[in-house]
Amino acid sequence: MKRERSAGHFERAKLVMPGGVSSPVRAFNGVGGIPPFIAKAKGSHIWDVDGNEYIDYVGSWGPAILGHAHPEVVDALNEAIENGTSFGAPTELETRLASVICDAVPSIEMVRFVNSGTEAAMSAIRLARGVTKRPMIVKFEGCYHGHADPLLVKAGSGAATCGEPTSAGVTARHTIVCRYNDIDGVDRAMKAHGKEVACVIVEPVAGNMGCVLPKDGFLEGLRDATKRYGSLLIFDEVMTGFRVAFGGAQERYKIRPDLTCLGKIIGGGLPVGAYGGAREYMRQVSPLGAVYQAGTLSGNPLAMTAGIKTIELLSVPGVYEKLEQISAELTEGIERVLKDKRIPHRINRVGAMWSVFFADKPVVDFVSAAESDGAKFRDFFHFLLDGGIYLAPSSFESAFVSLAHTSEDIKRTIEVIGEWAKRQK
Ligand code: KE4
Repeated sequence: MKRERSAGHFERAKLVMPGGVSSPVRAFNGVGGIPPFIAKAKGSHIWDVDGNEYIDYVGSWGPAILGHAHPEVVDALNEAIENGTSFGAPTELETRLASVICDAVPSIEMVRFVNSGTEAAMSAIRLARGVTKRPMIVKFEGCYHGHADPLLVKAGSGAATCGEPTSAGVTARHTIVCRYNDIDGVDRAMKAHGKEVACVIVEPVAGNMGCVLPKDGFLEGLRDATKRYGSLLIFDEVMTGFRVAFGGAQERYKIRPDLTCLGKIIGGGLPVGAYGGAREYMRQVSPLGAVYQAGTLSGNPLAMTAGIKTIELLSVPGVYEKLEQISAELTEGIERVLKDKRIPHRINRVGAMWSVFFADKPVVDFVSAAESDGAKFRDFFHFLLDGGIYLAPSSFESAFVSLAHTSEDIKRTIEVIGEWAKRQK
C-alpha cells in the first residue's frame, strides 16, 4: 500500500506536535513505520488520506462498538448541535445518561461525568483516599488507567512501548504494584500495608497488556482482600464497560466493586469518562461532599447525546450474542490458520475484545505478555496493514469487533492472516 500523503502529513505534524500525534501509541513506535492518517470511517471500515481502505479492529480504542458513524448516532448529534455545543450548566441529557448507566451497571447508584478515562481513574482514586483517609493504592503491572501520576507506574498500553513504563516526572511513592492474576502477591501486599491502602484498582479484564483474562478466583480474591482491610475495590471498566457485557465485566464475573470507572463506549466516540458507585461513597464528591473534582466540559450535551444513543442501541436484545458470534467466528478462524502452519500463538478473548500473542505458553500477566515474540507481531501487524486489516500498533493492546463487522470482513481478515502464516518459516 502507498502512504505518501500520510507520510507528508506525518512530517508536518511532527513539526508542531510531539511525535506528530495527540496520543503516543498512535505514533507507531511499537511497530515502526508511518501511521496512516485517517480521512473518514464508516461502519467497520476506515479510509486513510491516500485512499487506502481498512477493516478496522481498533474502533478508536473501543468506543466504536456500533461501527463508525452509525446513522442514528449521527442524526442525534446533528439535531443536538443545532441547540449549541456546550453550556457549562446542568442539562437533562446528563440525568438521562446517568440514569441509563445506573440501571445498566450493577454497582453504580450515582455517577459523575468527566472527559476521559484518565480523569475517571484519577478521580476515583482521590475519592477512595477521601473516603478511607488512607494514602496507598494498589495497581497491577501492565494495567493502564490513564496518565495520572499515581497510576503511571508499570502501566501498560502506550506507556509500555513508548519508553519506561514508569514515566519520567512521576511521583508515585504511594503506589504498590502487584502482578496481575497473582492473588497471593496481593494478599502479601495487603498483609504488609493493608491498613494504609485506600484502594485496589484493576482492569477486570486487562486490555492494555494485550487482552489478558482474570484467572478463576482472582477478582473474588481482590474483593475479599479489600473487604478484609477496609480498602475500596475499583474496577476500571473504561474498556470493558458495555464491551464485554451490557453491565460490563462486573456483570459477566458477578463481582460488585465499590467504584467503577467508565469511558470510551459511554461517549459513543465523543470525549466522555465517568466514575460511579454506591451512594455512600459518591455523596462524598463535591458539591455534596469534601472530595473536589470538576470539569468545564463534563456532561457536554453532544457527548451525552452520542452516549445515550449508543447505549440505547446496545440495549437491544441479542446485541451481545451477535458480538459474541462475530468475535468467535473471527478468532476461531485465526486459530485455525495459525495452528495449520504450526505458528506458536495464544489468542485471548472476552466477548468482542481479543488479542493474538506469538507465544508458546499462556499469557496471563505482563511478564508473559512481554515474553511474546514482538518482532513477529510487528511483521504480522504490517503484513495485515498492507492487506487492509487495521490492528492496534502494539502487542500491548486489545483488538475490538463491532456490530458493523460482517462475515465478509471476517473472511477477508482470516484470508490475509492465512497468507501471512504461509510465509512464516
Ligand atoms: P483515556 O484517558 O485515554 O480516555 O482513558 C485512559 C484509560 C483508562 N483505563 C483503561 C482501562 C484504558 O484502556 C484507558 C485508555 N486506553 C488506551 C488504549 N489502550 C487509550 C489509547 C491511547 O492512549 O491513545
